[in-house]
Amino acid sequence: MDQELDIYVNVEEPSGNRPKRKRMVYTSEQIYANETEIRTLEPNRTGRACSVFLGLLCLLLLAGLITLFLFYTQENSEWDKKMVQLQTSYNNLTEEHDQLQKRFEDVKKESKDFERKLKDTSSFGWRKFGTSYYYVSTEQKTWEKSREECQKKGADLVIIDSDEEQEFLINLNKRVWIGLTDKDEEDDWKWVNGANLTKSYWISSQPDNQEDEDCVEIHYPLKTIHNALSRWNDLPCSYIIYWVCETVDVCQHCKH
Ligand SMILES: [Ca+2]
Ligand SMILES: [Ca+2]
Ligand SMILES: [Ca+2]
Repeated sequence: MDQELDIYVNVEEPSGNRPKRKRMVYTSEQIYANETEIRTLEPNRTGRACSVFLGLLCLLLLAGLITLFLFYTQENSEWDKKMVQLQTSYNNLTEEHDQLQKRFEDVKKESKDFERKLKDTSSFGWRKFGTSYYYVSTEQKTWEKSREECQKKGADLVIIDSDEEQEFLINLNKRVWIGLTDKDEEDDWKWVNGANLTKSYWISSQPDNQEDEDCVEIHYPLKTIHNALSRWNDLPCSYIIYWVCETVDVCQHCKH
């Protein structure tokens, strides 16, 4: 149904007088002619703006998430590297600690063994001088039998290498066999290990081979001493006197 509506608008008077209401007459069709366009346009603009805003927000959030992910991944990777390095260092230190601990236990055991062996050597009549151990017999035997006794103990008759060793043997104050002989060839003196004689301590009148003398003793006492260290005398090997064994291995004789 067609209707007529009165629409009043304010009309400014040119003279500044009170505006007069102007009466305009529109039909209802004229009034609602743009209704569809208005209703259609307003929601589209708002929705598009919202969509753009939401899209930008999503992009920002996505960029933030990617940044965080990359940052986390990089930090995580660095942390993993540091953890691997620390773990490797820890493993190395643990291995070194175990080796040192084992070495410490070995040294401790060796020390105890050495102390026990020293005790044993003393109780078995051995004494240490320099780098060797010496056994001074309490019995008397021939040169050959004396050597056999030394060999039974894992040693041999003493070989004299220095003035100090010669002096040590002299201070025993005994006539003792030493490991020197020329029984294989006269006047070709050899030590029991096969070495040639290079440094000797013969008494001035010796060796004289007076009674087919092929073995050597440290002669004691000596009434006339021209040189304190010159105490060697060749003697028949069948004579019965004391003897001295020598070894550098402290433990071989422990079992005898
Ligand atoms: Ca020696
Ligand atoms: Ca001889
Ligand atoms: Ca002689």
